[in-house]
Amino acid sequence: MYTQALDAPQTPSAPTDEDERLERFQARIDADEKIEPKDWMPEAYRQTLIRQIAQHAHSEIVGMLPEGNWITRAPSLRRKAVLIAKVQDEGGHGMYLYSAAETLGVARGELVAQLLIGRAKYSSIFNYPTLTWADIGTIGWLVDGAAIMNQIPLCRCSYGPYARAMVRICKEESFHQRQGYELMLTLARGSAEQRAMAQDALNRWWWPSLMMFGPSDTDSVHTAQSMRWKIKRFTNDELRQRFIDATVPQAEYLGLTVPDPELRFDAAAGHYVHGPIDWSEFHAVLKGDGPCNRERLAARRSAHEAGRWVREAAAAYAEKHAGSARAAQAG
Ligand code: BYC
Repeated sequence: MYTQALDAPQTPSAPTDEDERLERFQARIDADEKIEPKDWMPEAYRQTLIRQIAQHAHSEIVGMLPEGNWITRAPSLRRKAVLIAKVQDEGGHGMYLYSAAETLGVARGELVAQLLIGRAKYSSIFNYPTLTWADIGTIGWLVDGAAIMNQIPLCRCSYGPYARAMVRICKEESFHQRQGYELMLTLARGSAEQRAMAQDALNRWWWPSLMMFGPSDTDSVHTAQSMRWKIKRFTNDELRQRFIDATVPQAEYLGLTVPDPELRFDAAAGHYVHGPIDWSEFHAVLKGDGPCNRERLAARRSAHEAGRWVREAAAAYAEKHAGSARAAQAG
């Protein structure tokens, strides 16, 4: 009898400090308040943001590689200048995002180390090769187009530093998308060979672009909680559908065919209905078995090694200045 009394749970309905803090936190989120770095937040919220922002930052940095591959082969000085500016923008996006992640108490060096040892994810899309010049137009049109669709809602993300970083990033992504579409339009209005090159690029990038939005809602492990925390404002499938609805008419305007025999417009629903996505390809790319996973990581590792002397020189310079400042204070 006495042991039964001991076994009884202790006042399960009494709220603990932690419960109250969680409740207050959720109330702030529900009221659309921004959470700032020094505010209290649940550890799982912090970890979710670190994971997503770091993956996003890595994607921007690895995303420089497929396009960087074409800087020396751009067909005119104008195209080369535009491409250099775009790739430089992606580097800048990576930097804002690493800074946003650092406000959550993680060091940039640690995040980069996780990428280099192959433990951190980055967007699946950057594990595909850029075989022709039309791929550069297609990346701008489809990949940046998908990025904008996914990232505009992130400007309203509940975490202040991430939301603010996204405002500038989205402005630049919007320019990137337009330059890509303009490039595709030039090819589509060009010779038969150029049109064939544009169609071939669309054939290869269409399905991987749809996969950028992540697994279908039924398989997405993080969406439900991220929506409750207003980190995500729409589900993966909702954003994928919006992207398809916006992009199919653009392909039609270019005179190109979307490589999906089952694609049709459902007038009653007001949406395009698409064929099945090959999720086995997506999972293979995530596991490291995409066409370029190894090449991308090797390129990042070698760039990191090549930049070692710059990091060491910058650290030595900072130390020298800190030493002079200390000496001046002491004197
Ligand atoms: N590739 O539960 P889910 C750019 C992972 S940059 C790889 O739905 P979540 C650009 C996911 O991380 C483009 N992994 O997750 C740059 C999770 O893995 P873990 C990048 C993917 O987070 C340069 C697991 O699958 N954009 O556009 O709720 C030039 C389960 O997924 C992918 C961003 O990063 C994928 N495609 O939703 C041009 C935007 N999809 O961590 C362009 C910010 C899913 O459990 N991120 N996974 O091991 C997001 O919006 C969300 O993180 C996602 C995934 C929609 C991507």
